[in-house]
Amino acid sequence: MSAVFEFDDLPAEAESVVLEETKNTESGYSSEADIAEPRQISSDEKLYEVALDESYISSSLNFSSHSPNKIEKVTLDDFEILKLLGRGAYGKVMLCRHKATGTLYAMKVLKKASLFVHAKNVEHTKAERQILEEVQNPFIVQLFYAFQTNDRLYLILQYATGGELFTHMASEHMFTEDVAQFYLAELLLALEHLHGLGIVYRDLKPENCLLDGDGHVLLTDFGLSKVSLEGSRANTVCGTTEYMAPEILLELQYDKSVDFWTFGILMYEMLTGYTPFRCNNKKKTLDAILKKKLKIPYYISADAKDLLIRLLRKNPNVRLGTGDDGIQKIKQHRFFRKIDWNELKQRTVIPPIQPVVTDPLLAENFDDVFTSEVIKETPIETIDLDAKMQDYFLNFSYVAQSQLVMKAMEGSRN
Ligand code: ISQ
Repeated sequence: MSAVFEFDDLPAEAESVVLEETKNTESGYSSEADIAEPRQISSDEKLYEVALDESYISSSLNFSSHSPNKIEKVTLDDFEILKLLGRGAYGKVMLCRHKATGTLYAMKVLKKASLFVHAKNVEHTKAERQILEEVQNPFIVQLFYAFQTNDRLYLILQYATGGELFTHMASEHMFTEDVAQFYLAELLLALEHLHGLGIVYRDLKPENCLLDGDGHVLLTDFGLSKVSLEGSRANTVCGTTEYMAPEILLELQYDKSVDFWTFGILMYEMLTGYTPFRCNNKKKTLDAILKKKLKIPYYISADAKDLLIRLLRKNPNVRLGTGDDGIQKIKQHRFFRKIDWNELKQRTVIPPIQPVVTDPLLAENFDDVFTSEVIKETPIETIDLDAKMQDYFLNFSYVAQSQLVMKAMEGSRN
C-alpha cells in the first residue's frame, strides 16, 4: 500500500492575511509559517493516468473503433502554413489554412523526439490530445483534427484571433474589478466543465487564456491536465512556479482544488499586475508559496479581498471550491454578484475588451517577434524513431465529429 501525505484539517481562520498595501519584496512578508505539517495517511485510492499505449477516449467519440471506414484521413498536405503565432517549451503554434475550405486554424506542432527527452512529455501530449477531444465548451479551444508524421505530432485547433488575454492586460497594467470579474467568471465556467468531466486543469496561467475575435475567453493547453477518477488525487510536480499550488510543490496528492488556487493567483495578478508570491529567484518563490502570508494591497475591494483569501488558502481542504458543490460557492460569492451566469454561459454578455481584428490573416494580436518570422519549409527528419517509440503515438490521429458532418454535407451537396 502506498503512503501519501495530506494536510491536517486547519480551521479556515488559521490562515491569516495581512490586509495592507504591499511591495512585492521578500522583506514585506511575515516569516511565520502558516501551513500545517503534512500528516501521513494511507491510500488505496485510484488515479486514472492517461496510458501511453492506449487511447482513453469515450467510445462515442472514438470514430476509428466504431466506424473505421468513415474516418477522413487528414494530413499536413491539407494545410497551408501562414505564420508563426507562438513558440514554447512544447513546440510551435502556427496559423494555417485548410486548403479545401479556406478555414483558418491554429496548428500546434510537437517534435516526437523532443518529447522523449522527458518521459512526462509524452504523457502530457497524449493527455492534451485526449482531453481536447472530449471537451466541447464555448470557453475552451476546440480540437478539430490531430494527425502525425514520422517525426511530428499536429493538433489543429480553433484559432483564437484575439490573442492572449494577458497581452491585453499588459497594455493596461491591470484590470478593473468589473473587467476581471468577466474573465474570471468565463474561466470559472470552463473549469466547471472540466471538473464535471473529472479533468483537473492544473496549469491555469495568463499564457493559457486566449480570446476569440469577440473577446470571449478560450482556455488552451492541456499538456498538464490530468483525468482523475472521482475521489482520486494525483501527484506530480510540473507547471509554472508562481502559479503552483502548495500541495503540488510538496508532491502531495491533489485534486481539483489546485485549480482554485491557480484561479486565485490569476485573480490576484489581474487585479494588481503581479502574482502574490513572486520573488527574485525560484527557490524564494517556492518558499513564499509554502510559508508566507498572503498580502493584499489596500486598493482591492472588500469582496475581492474576501474571495482571494478564501481561494489562496494553503491548505486545500479548507480552500473555497473544495468539496462537491464547491464551484457553486465561488459562483455565489459577492465578488461575482453582478454576473448573470445563464447569460454568461450563452455568451450573450458583451466582453469588456473587443480585440482589434482587421484581418484574421494578419494575426495582429500576436507578438510580432513570432508573426514576423519567415516560415521555413519543415525539413524532413531523417532520423527514424524506432517502432517502439512510434507505438506511443498510436491512436493520436483524430477528426472531430463536426468536421465529419461538414464533409457529409459537402458530399450530399455535390
Ligand atoms: C489558438 N489560437 C491561437 C494561438 C494558440 C496557441 C495555443 C493553442 C491554441 C491557439
